[in-house]
Amino acid sequence: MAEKIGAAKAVAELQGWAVVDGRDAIRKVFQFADFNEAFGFMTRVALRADQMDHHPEWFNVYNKVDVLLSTHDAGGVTTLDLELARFMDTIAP
Ligand code: HBI
Repeated sequence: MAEKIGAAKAVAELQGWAVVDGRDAIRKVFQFADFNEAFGFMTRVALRADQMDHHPEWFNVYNKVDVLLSTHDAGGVTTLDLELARFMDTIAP
């Protein structure tokens, strides 16, 4: 099981991520030029997430991807969420 670090510590180590109200989770809204870019981002993240066996909760409308990360098995934010968040920040333009 990955180490639980909590949302506050995670956002302190990231840029543009926020603590979710009422839940130990972090959130960021990624914005792209259009749907093609947004879905390309989601596709790359999906492949990585599945390799990690760690999956985002997310919502897409056209060029926006609203992402929430938390580790269900741990009931909060773990190092896996931090790792996935960093991957997203690395590949987002
Ligand atoms: N994704 N975000 C997240 N949190 C989990 O606890 C989790 C997951 N993907 C797969 C997974 N756990 C598996 O370990 C099983 O719980 C299915």
